Amino acid sequence: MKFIHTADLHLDSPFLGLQDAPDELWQSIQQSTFTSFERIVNEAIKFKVDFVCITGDIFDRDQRSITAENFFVQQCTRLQEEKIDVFLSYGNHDYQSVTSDTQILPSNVHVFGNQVETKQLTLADDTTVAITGFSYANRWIENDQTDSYPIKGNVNWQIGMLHGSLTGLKNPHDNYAPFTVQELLAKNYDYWALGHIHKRQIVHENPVIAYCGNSQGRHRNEAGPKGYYLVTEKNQQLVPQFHETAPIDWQTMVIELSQVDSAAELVSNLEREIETKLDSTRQTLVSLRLKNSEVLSSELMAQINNGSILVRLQTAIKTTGTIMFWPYEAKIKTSIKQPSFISLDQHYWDEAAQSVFTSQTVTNFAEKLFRHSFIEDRFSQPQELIDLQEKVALSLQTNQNQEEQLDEDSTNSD
Ligand SMILES: [Mn+2]
Repeated sequence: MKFIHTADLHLDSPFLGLQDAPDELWQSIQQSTFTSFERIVNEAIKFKVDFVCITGDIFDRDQRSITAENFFVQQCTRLQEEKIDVFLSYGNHDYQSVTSDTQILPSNVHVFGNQVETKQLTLADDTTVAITGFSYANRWIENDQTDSYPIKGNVNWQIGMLHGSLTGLKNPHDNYAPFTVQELLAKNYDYWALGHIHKRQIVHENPVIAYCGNSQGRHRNEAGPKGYYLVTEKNQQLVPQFHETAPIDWQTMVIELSQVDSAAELVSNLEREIETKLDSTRQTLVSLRLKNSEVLSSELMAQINNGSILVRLQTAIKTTGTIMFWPYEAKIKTSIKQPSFISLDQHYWDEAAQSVFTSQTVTNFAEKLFRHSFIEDRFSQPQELIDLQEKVALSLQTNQNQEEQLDEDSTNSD
């Protein structure tokens, strides 16, 4: 037996803020979620898999685009022609109430309903397989769904499809059908095809419980190779093997600045540094973090801050022919690692920061904004919380310095 485990395709992700990339690159970026899935389908056909499992977030938004839907139907039809079945569940991004009459998908596509259900199939060699899963009816599912998953039945293989968050991960998303490894193991299944967490990871081996990750990174926190798992039978076990399909990569580069005399020199230094540090064979979107900026003149600092250095760098890169990397942001990396407060007790800051900068506070605070899933995704990233904390600390310090300045001014005055 052989199947594909994929999830989180996020078809038609908008890639906001990258529209300024040269046309050809922008086309590849915009098409990247589609390209990656098309390659998965190509490989499903090439490897003659028995079926494909897609565990949620096929579409980036609940209001899916016509383009994305047409594309998905077309790709599933290619699989139908090869007699490959597709088992899919919708996730928190493409949640919907699943009724048989609203489906426009070809007949080889089996969609899980909003309640946990099991679908059975018998392969050509009489192997019996049961697949259990459910689709999100709403964006949030606060309750653990594993109680509704039955214990393995009288079949050769049973696979669980679950779009949700493993309780106790560093970045808990407790609104997304939380579960524990123990709960899954108790079902006695042969493989758990998880979705929702975009970072690929094997959570448990033998039996395997795994997140395949998303099929194309959508921002700098989703860097590195992305693709799908090809799962095959080995010594009575189902074993996943990662295959890469994503055409676009992301990389954050920290660059140590050295003294320069002109913007032109700075730009050519940066270009050379990027080439040296580039760590991918795919077209790569680069975020620059510039360290040691004190060596620059205030004029050059200002040109970094107002974006004109970035534009000059992009212009230089545009002339190089095939574009393998594209810097889309260049920020001065603040040298303040820990905020140091002058009269505000560090201890109270640490204590307050710990309770304030949590994903839960951000979620509560930004509830309305989080209707836009890209905002939610962004602020669910641990790095974003750290950045946010740093920004607040800086802003507090600036305010405090100003207040102290005012105090001094008032004491100096008569
Ligand atoms: Mn997702």
